[in-house]
Amino acid sequence: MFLIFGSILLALYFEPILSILAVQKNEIRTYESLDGLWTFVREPTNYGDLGITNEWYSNDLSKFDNATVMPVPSAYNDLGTSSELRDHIGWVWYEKKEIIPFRDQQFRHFLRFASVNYFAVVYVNSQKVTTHVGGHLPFEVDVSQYLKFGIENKFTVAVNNTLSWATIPQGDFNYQKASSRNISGRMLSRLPSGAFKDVGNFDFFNYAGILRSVQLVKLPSSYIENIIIVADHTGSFYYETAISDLNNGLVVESKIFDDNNLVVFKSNSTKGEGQLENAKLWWPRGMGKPNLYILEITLLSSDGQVVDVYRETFGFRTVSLTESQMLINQKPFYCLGFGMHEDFELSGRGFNQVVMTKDLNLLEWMGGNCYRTTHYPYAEERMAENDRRGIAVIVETPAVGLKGFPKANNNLHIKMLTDMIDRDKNHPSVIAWSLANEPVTKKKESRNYFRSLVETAHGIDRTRPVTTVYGPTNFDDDQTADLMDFICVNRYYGWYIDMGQMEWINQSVYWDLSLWKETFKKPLMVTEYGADSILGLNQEPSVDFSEQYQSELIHQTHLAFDALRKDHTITGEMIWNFADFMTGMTTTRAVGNHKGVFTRTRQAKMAAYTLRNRYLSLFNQTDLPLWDTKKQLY
Ligand code: GCB
Repeated sequence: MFLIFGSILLALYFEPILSILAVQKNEIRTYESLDGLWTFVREPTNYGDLGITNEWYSNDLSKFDNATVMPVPSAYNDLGTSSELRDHIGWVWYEKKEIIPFRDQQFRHFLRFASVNYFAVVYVNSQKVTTHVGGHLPFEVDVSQYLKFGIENKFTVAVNNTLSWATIPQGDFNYQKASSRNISGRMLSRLPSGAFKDVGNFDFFNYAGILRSVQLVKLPSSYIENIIIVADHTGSFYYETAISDLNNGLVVESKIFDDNNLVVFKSNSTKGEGQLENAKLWWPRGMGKPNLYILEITLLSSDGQVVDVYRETFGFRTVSLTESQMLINQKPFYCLGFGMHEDFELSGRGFNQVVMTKDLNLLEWMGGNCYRTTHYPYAEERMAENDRRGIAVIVETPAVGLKGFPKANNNLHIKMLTDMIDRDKNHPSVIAWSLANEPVTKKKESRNYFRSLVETAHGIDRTRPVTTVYGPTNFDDDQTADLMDFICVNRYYGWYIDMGQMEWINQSVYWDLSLWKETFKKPLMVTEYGADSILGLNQEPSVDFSEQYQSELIHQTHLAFDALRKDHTITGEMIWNFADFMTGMTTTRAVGNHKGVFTRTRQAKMAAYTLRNRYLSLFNQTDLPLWDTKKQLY
């Protein structure tokens, strides 16, 4: 017995929330890209709120002595020549001037940022228009009343990368509190000079700045605000549209187009449901084609003029769980996956379409079908590519290594989870939501914290299971794992545990995972395992950091995975990591983390071939057996 959605039920499976759609250009909608070189001014590291106090937003930053330029999108850290810029903690300022044409006066203008890490204060023509906390997710603000047409407008963004905001912060996230004068966050340790050492509880570089595109989005005065479309493997679908103001006799026309551009559904309602005969399903790579449909929403005036149009791509597919397996469209899905990073030389975590394209091409070459957006939501462009390519994705909130569970954290975590689900809800490639990576959930108080997150995710979206990725905890001391729909575990046997003991790996991995399974009786995925290696460092017999060691460790772990699969214990595996990536400086990292099977410039190491052989051999097993049909968990 599995979860089978009926068309009436589908309506109950998504709770509408208001937010922002991905940008789109069409016969009505347009936008001006504000990407490019912005004026850039860095405040001295940890200098309180110098710029805000002195109202820098009223000034022309390009006249400052230390003004330079910075490309958007990009992290700023690696583009200078000084460690001060690379390791900067505190405020930096961005400014761009733009003439808005007279002809655009008819539009409502929204200033949209796809990701600013981590705290942003936005000004238009010296007026504060919004603030936003938390990187990796888009935000926008209606700036129509602040703009001037036919002359230059000044867009100013103050960005603060203090680590209290880098992941879900500890304590109060009011930005005033994070100035150097009164920081109380766990991640900041006081140095004798009064400066702060900003040490994150995570293993990746604290890249900061305006990391993804900025646009001035031009919409009609009445416009389509949000669209929810839920469609399952039976061909049932439910959709709902939010319109900014549905008065003045405006009407909505909804159509669904198939991949031949034929209309397969039509209605005049803002919400509705239906059943499509012979719907072509969205499948992950290896299981079938990732068929996509388009829901077109048109807003019309009473005399039939088109006011607004939005076209949302979606797919028919169902994710469900049995006690041991994840099913997609009722068929067993085995994840052949990767932990990754949005990381590359120079641009850091800045969106880079070249790197994205290479990464997804390499993932396909490896025989992969899946990845987790470790350790934060990835770019919107990538989510669309996952749909098109049939790559299944577990999307993760930016909550890494949580150690404390106060209410203020919880509130922000809930907000970011909500925003993340809202951004990615219509992507068929998104198969699950990950609430956190490696929280220290031995503490009793973590239980209510995680319960609220599970309830939030389920409260909005009942079509996808929820998980958390466990690392520091074990099957017998974790306080939260039973709340999850399925469980992800990171394990480093042969590396952080029992270095050098290749022959122990198989048994250790097998027993560790079996105990999680026995305890919780839920599907399990191994979401991290692996070892560092330096390209070209060859040692036979292998030693740590050699290419041989990484490759052998992976192979030994696979022996355990084979046994675990046979025993119906795991429903997927993900290597850590796809490619080498930059981290902060510590004694265990030599210019970053080298657990990539590719180098940071995306060249294959020996381990890439070991993994590729395995993934390709399993990838071709298109018809995996159904292990248990008795118990439906989700
Ligand atoms: C982990 C973390 C990941 C690290 C990795 C490592 O458990 O989830 O962020 O990069 O270990 O290489 O230590």
